[in-house]
Amino acid sequence: MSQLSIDDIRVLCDAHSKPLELHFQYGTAGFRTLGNTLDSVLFRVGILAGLRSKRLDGKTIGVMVTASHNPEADNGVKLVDPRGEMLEAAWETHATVLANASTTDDFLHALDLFVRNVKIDLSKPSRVVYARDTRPSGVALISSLEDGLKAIGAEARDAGVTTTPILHYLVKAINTKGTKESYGDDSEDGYFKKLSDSFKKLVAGRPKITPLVIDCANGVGAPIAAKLVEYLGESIPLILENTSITTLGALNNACGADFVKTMQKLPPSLVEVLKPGQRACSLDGDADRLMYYYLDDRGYFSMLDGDKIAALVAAFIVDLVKLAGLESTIKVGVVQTAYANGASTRYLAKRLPVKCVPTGVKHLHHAAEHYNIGVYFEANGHGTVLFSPQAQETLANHEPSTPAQSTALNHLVNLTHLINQTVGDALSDMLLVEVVLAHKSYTGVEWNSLYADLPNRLVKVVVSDRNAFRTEDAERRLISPSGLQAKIDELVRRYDGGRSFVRPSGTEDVVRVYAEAILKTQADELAFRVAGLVYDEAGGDPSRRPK
Ligand code: G16
Repeated sequence: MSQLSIDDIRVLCDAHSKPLELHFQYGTAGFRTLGNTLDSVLFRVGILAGLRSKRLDGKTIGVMVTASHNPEADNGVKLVDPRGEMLEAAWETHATVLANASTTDDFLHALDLFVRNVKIDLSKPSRVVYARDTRPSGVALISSLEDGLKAIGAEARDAGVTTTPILHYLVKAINTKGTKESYGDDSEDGYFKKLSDSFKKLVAGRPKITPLVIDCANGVGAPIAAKLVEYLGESIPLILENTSITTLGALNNACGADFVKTMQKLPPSLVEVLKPGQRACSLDGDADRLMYYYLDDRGYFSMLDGDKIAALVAAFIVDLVKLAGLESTIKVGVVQTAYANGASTRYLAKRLPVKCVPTGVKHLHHAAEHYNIGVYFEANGHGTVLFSPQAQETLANHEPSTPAQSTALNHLVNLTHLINQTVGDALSDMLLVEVVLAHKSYTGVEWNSLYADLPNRLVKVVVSDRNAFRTEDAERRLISPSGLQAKIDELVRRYDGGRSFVRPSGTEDVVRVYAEAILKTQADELAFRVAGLVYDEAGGDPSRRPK
């Protein structure tokens, strides 16, 4: 596709004018706000994606249209770099600048400046692959994106309605095709085959897996999990729930990973479905987060979040590395954020190096790349495991000296295929968890007893300007508004085992407050008292003060 003339671009640009009163920001996970305000952003992101590809010599860039865990009315867009990772940080700023140019003239001027500053050779080819989740606003937004891609002359590939992790997989598979780093066939079929083949090898010879219930959040995870079921055959019985992708208002509503994590309870729709002792898991709206849970014999709900997944998976991998005789060559480490439960950090830190970074996949992913095998999970269930090129080479060339070493080595190699290393992937992570449970002969109860979570509470506070809240020390301390951190410290000191922090969300227009303490009532009280401080500081309406 060739690039249009500047006049044609101008006409397209006029058709996607920016709402003057709105400011857009490329945040934790791209642009994210009400879906019906994003037309101009999608058009401009189409152009930006094309330019990013040109800048990288025609490598394929990914564009995902989703607002993931947010309510159905929200939507968003994020760019995926050629290895399947998040967009380079410097370009996030460029994206914000371009999205906020007020008029067509301003935008074309900003674009021209940007192309010259970043030294983009416009004669280079540009290739973009894009997809969307099931949100109703996605159809129109994709058409705005396509106009942007047309304007810049990008060779565009529509990956349709699919999960965020599959889009990341496709980007990496396309860019490594025909090379010795080939990541797999660049199709959904290639993805499903890669996951299901390695899963079947990893659970071969293990006792039959008991049925697992999947809450698909009424999102794109539903059709994708249904396809996965066909590839997995009898290796694991999966029961799909919350699969109503065409029911308006159903997406992420009283279901899904974010609901389970924040409410710390079973989605109401599963109350009649889940039997005592049975495992279940919830995906989020674009299937990049995973929460596990079960009902114990007395029917009490127990949650196994991203921290519990990290503990389970990291310990399993450390054991396999030892069994394979690679302990001195391959170092395993874990990356968490401030939201990690204090008990999980203590459990993990006794066994292997643990690093804390700010929220956002890009921070976790980059930190995990510093280990030979880096396990990263956010408490909200977003995470994956990265095997460095050096670790993969070691696994490929290591000569095992005993049958036990050979088995462990094979398991590690199969894990590199099972795990979607480009980004957190709920379905790949779910299969990973099932592999570990099958190998350890664990039910949810044994898994849960690796350590006992400290009671905790997460609260959202609506403030007039969340940007007034700035943090340091991996978001564990506030540097502004000035004086607020000292008040929080003073409050925290009064609670046994108390810990609390405050940070602005990058995906919702709120400030988040996290608190934990030895007793549940104390964690709740601490969270609400800190939320009250935040609210008072932000000068909010007393009638909406958190209680
Ligand atoms: C996104 C990011 C996650 C982050 C979450 C919440 O998840 O990918 O890294 O933890 O937003 O971020 P915040 O607290 O800044 O709103 P998702 O699943 O919504 O794409």
